[in-house]
Amino acid sequence: MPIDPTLPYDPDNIFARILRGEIPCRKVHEDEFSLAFHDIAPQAPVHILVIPKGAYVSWDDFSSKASDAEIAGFTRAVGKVARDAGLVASGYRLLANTGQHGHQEVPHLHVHIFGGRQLGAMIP
Ligand code: IU
Repeated sequence: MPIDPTLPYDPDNIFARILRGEIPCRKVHEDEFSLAFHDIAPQAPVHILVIPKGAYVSWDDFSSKASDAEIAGFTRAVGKVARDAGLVASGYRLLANTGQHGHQEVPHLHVHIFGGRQLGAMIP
């Protein structure tokens, strides 16, 4: 079920619990602002999620409320994770589902990194 974007941040959402170490993940990167881990149900040979450590529901929330340092750090982390996964030469896709029409299911901002095979054209 897509999230209701009008609800306040839920500190017990699954990614908040991963950030607190209450639930394990297959971590690929961590820094001051970001955590990256393999998606539990991969849709491509490489399917990694990058999440900010701050309590942001969605891209809208993050882009309007996060500090410049958090935004810069997170953006750099997404690029680094893709580079470290060996995706730059062949290419990859970033996706941040936001709110109901974006079919966002987990109410903590996450950027999907898909790669490792030829992806289809974007079909909304
Ligand atoms: P969405 O953008 O909110 O629709 O995607 C949520 C993603 O989180 C989806 O790809 C799930 O497979 C993934 N995920 C996960 O990696 N670990 C979990 O415990 C849960 C969801 I719940």
